[in-house]
Amino acid sequence: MATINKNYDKLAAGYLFPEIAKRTNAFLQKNPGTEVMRLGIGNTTEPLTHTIIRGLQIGVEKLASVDTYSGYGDEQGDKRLRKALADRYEKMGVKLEPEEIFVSDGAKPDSANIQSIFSEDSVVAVQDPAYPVYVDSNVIAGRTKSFVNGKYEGLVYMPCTADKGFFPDLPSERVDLIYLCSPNNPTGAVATKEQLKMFIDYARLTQAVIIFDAAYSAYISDPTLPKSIFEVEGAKECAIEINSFSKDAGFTGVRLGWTVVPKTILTAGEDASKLNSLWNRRQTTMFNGASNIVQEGGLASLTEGGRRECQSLVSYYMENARTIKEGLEKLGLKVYGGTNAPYIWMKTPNGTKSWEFFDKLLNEAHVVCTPGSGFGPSGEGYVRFSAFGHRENVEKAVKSMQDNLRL
Ligand code: PL4
Repeated sequence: MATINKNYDKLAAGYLFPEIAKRTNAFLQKNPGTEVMRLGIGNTTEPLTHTIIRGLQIGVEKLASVDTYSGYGDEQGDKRLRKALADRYEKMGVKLEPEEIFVSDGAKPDSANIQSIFSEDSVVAVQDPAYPVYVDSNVIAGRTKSFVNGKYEGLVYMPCTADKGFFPDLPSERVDLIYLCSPNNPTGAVATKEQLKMFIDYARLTQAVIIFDAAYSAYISDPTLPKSIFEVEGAKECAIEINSFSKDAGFTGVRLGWTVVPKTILTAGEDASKLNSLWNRRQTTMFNGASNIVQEGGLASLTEGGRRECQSLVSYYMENARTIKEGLEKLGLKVYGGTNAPYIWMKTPNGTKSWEFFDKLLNEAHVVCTPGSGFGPSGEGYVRFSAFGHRENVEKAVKSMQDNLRL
């Protein structure tokens, strides 16, 4: 008799983003014909650049001829793409072997699956608030107990509060896995080298591993801020980094990402290359490689021309971030993030709960945001605005909030 994975029953609610879509659709059903401006989900809207389109076309054309056709590829990713990614790191002063880079179909699957190479009894620490995938994947894997008073028992929450610049203190108890995300989703805070060094030193001392999600690294324009955790000394002994082509190349629907698992990470009683070989084993067993067409597109995005074009996409979304941030500030609202990051994190006025403000904003201004409480208990009393959108839509949303929101 088959029995289900009961850990799924522990999950507190539906996955955050479909829940937002559900509530928005319910509003539209009640108010047919209303124009809703979506600043909720971080979903790209602008077309792929010329160089990337050409790369994708090359990928398609190769499949049209027997001489250039390819079937299954290397599960770890096209060697040319891994080499191009290693070169990109080298420009940041980070030396990586292509064998330490694993190409995938995105940062979400990698950030959900990476926990599977660690022992079931690992104690997991997450920033609070955090991208929900880190928590939910560990709940499903059975590393937590029940959800009580807004928290999963057995999970270590590291509060990220305004007074500390939304960066956590070190955990006060022993932990084995630490999820960090910078530029941060949802707060828009960017970790400094000193802040990362504090966690790296802790991880090296305790043989913990940091899982560093750098999906928004392209949004950092301040040269003093690290785009990769490996820019900080000691990280290659204790950190795994996950990244994506979604947010700078616009591959949210195309799907391509990568994970770096250095061969130098120290884990209890194992060779330094063990985690690298485990992730290789996991991916070769459970993943059949990213699409060959898409990898050609990714490769094109890493050329000099491709990088320049992606940078202008990033600048476009960052101009949206400025518009949203300034628009909210003009309303007298307290906002954070939005520089070096495509998210604006806003304190709700008068102590309004996150979901209550979500409803108020939708009903009064017809604007969709993401409730902060969906990212963890410390997100309560905040909402997140995404800068990913058409300029016209963003400007309309800001104007509507200024004209219609009753504060
Ligand atoms: C909605 C910190 C967005 N359905 O596209 P990927 O898989 O390479 O990257 C996903 C991802 C990874 N890491 C972080 C992210 O914020 C995201 C994307 N997050 C958001 O609004 O928070 C899209 C969410 C999508 C999802 O569930 O990821």
